[in-house]
Amino acid sequence: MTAYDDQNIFARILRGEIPADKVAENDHALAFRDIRPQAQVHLLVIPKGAYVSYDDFAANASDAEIVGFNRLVGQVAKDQGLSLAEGGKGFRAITNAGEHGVQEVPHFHVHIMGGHNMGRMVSLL
Ligand code: DGP
Repeated sequence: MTAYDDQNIFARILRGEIPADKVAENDHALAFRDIRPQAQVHLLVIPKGAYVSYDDFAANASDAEIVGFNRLVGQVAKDQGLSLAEGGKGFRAITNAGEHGVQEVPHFHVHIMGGHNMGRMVSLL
């Protein structure tokens, strides 16, 4: 497992060292707008704890952190009008991990993308 780099850009956002366009927060997670949006709505949800990737988070986060993180995903989907339960048209949730996942920022995050049809899943094979 790659060691967590506490100088990564999302760690710096969490420490307030650089700004972010925050949309929601709870005890365990923060949601903000992606700086290079690839959809009409493009948000990132990150845990406040130091986890490199989804597998690191799933294996090592506490139950409270996992619940808090996932609740914030649900909340931003609802707040952005994407949630099916609220009459929205849905969204795509993506997480990239490591080299083959083409992860740029080594702090676990989920992309929430929507506002229009997101097209088919990408296949490079
Ligand atoms: P990924 O490839 O899954 O690691 O995507 C990282 C995303 O983070 C990418 O869509 C661009 C976004 N990003 C990179 N630097 C910043 C930043 O400083 N602020 C914000 N809000 N987003 C950033």
